[in-house]
Amino acid sequence: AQDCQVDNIQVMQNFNRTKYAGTWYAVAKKDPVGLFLLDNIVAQFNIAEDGQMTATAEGRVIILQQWELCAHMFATFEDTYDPAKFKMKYWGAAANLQTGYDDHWVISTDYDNYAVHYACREKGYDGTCIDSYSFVFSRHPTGLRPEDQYIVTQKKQEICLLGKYRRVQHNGRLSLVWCYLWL
Ligand code: AZE
Repeated sequence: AQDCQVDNIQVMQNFNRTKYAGTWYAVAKKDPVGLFLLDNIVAQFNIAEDGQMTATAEGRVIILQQWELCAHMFATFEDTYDPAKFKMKYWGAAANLQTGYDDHWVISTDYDNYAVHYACREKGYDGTCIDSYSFVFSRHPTGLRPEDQYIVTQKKQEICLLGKYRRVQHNGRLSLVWCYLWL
């Protein structure tokens, strides 16, 4: 929806959470207001036998303007009327890390290579989003395949965030153990 109305944003049709499960590397991100994951962001989505979706996410953060930490986050997802729109409850393994309750919308994915995620935290009176964040995920830590760039660019434009993304750096595979050896 080029009118930038949050309610008109098109999400993935016939979203299949089982195919979405597994590891995704954030290759680009648009930050919300406030603290956010910096780089080396890896998310892992899991589907339980009852169909319930959960996720973990890791990434580097800087808190209190100087402390570099590895964030290890957990999330549970609540279903909504739309299979591609979830409510995400999340919290950090360390008590000082963020907790929250955000939208988690899957805008577009081919399940095997790329996914575009979107969350609007605050809608303005005019119906546009005034505090959003978004991730472009890839199955490959090296980034998007050239053939996926076009669709991802198109989706960034549809959610009115074209030109607002920054590339997410990956310095090798991030696991918790790895992260603490590295910092
Ligand atoms: C997301 C998808 C997988 C699960 C989670 C995600 C989001 C995590 C954050 C974390 C913020 C942490 C901060 C720490 C100081 C969307 C990658 C949990 C938003 C700011």
